[in-house]
Amino acid sequence: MSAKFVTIERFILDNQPQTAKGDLTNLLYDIALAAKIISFKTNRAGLQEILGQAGNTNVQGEAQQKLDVFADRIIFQLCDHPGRVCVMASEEQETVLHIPDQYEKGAYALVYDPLDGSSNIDVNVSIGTIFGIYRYKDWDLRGRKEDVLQPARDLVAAGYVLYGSSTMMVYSTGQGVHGFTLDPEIGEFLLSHENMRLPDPPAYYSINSAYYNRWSKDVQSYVQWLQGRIDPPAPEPSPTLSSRYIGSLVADFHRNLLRGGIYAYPAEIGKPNGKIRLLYEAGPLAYLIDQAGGYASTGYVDILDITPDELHQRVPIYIGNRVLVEQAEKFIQGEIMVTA
Ligand code: P6P
Repeated sequence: MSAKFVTIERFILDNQPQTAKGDLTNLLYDIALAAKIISFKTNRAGLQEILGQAGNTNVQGEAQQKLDVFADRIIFQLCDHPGRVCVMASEEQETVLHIPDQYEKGAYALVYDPLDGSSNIDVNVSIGTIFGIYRYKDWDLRGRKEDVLQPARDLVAAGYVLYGSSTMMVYSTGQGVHGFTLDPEIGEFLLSHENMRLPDPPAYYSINSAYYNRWSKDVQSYVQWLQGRIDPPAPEPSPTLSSRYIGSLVADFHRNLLRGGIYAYPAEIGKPNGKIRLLYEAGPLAYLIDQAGGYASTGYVDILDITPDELHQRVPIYIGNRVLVEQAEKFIQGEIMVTA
């Protein structure tokens, strides 16, 4: 029996609401095309001297890698003229990106991290693109910051592209999470993971344990629970997890989505909001994990319910199997006290 040969274009079309005009469908196509182009460049980075830093820094003050700059430009250039979006916001850009006046505006606002984990480019570790799509807030006004400063619960679609041993595009439009693997011979994303659900019991926890001394006592106790080092008085028995942390959020998130687990980037003493960006990383991934049966929290609130105050706002993040995330909340909110 030959495997079902379903391209991402076919799947998106077959699953778009009957009422849809096709703009969201076409915008997802545009993102898939950008992913193919970025994948091609990423896979040849070592050969084309595109490695190394672009010689400048982004709004985060991080050294921009040439592939960062390339990915950022490709996504904008593919989406700025077809009339599907009214405004964009990139993790690499300080302000929102307006649609040039000569082009029709569209009904969607696109937010994206063009190449997350880019510090891994030069060491050939998987990196990724993360995106989220909102509907405009006010049609009478040409795309504004307000169109992207929306809670992730109001996303109409979100997804990521993982440039790894193979290139995968994983997305949801609110009807489950679906994964497509790029066949480089035909240049098509083919359906490979339909209706992805978080497995239970989970297999991994992902956190940078080198920062242990930067965390609060509650977070330290939670991590000890994850490591099976303390049982009582936690209401849940310590899980039997293995540690996996690759320093690339999309790669860690994808592995945990397939095997079950939690990724955490906690608040640190002096950095109460941690490192992960709400708009471009935490929000879209919170939308996806919710669709896959999981949960994402800051330790206090559901990340889906946070309305961003500004474009580059950061949040602490605990994302994965609900039981693991809720246990983090219990430790952090003092419901579980561990005697010294
Ligand atoms: P650290 C990459 O810069 C990133 O935003 C995520 O992809 C990754 O999980 C995290 O930062 C790594 O940060 O501080 O552990 O090196």
